[in-house]
Amino acid sequence: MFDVQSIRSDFPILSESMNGQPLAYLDNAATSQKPQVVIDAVAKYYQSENANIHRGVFSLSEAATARYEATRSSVASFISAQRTEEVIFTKGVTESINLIAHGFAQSILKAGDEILISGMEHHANIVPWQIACERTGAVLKVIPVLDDGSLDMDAYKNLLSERTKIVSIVHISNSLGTINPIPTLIKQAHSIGVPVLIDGAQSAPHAPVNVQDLDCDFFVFSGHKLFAPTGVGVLYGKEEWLERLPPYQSGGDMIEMVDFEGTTFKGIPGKFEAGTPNIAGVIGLAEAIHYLRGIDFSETSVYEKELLSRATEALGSIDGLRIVGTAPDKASIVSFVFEGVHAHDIGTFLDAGGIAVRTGHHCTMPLLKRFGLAATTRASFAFYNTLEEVDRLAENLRKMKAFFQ
Ligand code: C6P
Repeated sequence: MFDVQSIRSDFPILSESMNGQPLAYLDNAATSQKPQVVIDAVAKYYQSENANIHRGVFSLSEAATARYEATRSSVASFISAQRTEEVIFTKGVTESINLIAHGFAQSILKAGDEILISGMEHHANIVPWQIACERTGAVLKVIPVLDDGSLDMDAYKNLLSERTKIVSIVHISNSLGTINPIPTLIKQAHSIGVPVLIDGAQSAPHAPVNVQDLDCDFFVFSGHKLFAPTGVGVLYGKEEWLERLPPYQSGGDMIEMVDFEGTTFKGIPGKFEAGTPNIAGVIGLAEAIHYLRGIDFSETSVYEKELLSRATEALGSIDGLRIVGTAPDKASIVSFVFEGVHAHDIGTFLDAGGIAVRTGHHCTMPLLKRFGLAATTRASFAFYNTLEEVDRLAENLRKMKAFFQ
């Protein structure tokens, strides 16, 4: 039996209050909270283990290097990568996608080539490709989103062609919660030899990822949504693709030999990790993965589905409230609009009741425009949220309706 109270006791911030009310943290799609073990691991690193990696011969530095590299192996096994070298540490999803888009622009894309994304992408999976297109003359194509917030798969089939050089697509929409049919999307792209990048920012924290089963060419996620610190993330890439792409940033640690006449680079993963990385963040990520390995993801996904149905039912029954995004397959994210009340006013009202939600465009302006909206209010749940918190959200929204009428 899933014991949410026991899980909650691992996350110290969850017993804090906000504006005199117990904190109901419902902004997990923006960033998740950190268990004590992650906080302790980061503090311990700075208290007694801090040294730069890949540089020192002294024991402290060698120990830091060993932990950093051991995290690469934990991440590889967490996502079932075939090789540890296929895991690159970055700042997060944004940097991971920039790295790939930059590499494609530099060495693969030509005028007239096409990049296929969807209408529900986060700006981090739009803007880097727009810049790549500007640099190369490639063209950005967009798979439309249907009225319920799911992808138009017929349009996808028609948009895929021999001109497509990459499909770059979100696994779970951060704004609507839609879970995209990634295995089908990948199979169809691969049937004509097109590689696929999966933006796993919202999927990695909710379900186990097996990059070999998915057969994706790239998979990216951010540590801070996976109960780890901010400023650390992962780019998984199939070895053959990482070998093909040029370095993104350059400088210390990513080189083999530097001379004023020319420089040679390390192989993967080193050639993509220039400069001193976020060592403490990587150590925190290792601890978060270790923590997650102690949790049964199949239990948490059933529990999160329960949170989602309770929220859908409770919010859906409030007069004047409309849920945006009703695809049949959804993660625990509920976006909504309220007749006559601006999302920011809703967010402020809920804040006074101790409830943290996100309001605005959620960095998906084209998606909101597709629905004729400028902003929604979004509640996003993690496995440490409770049904009582969902009920409190609904109750506060009812109070708000009375207040604004
Ligand atoms: N979405 C949200 O509130 P970074 O900032 O690099 O860690 O992640 C960017 C990103 C990319 N793709 C998706 C699907 C995302 O959800 C995010 C981050 C947060 O929805 C902050 S905008």
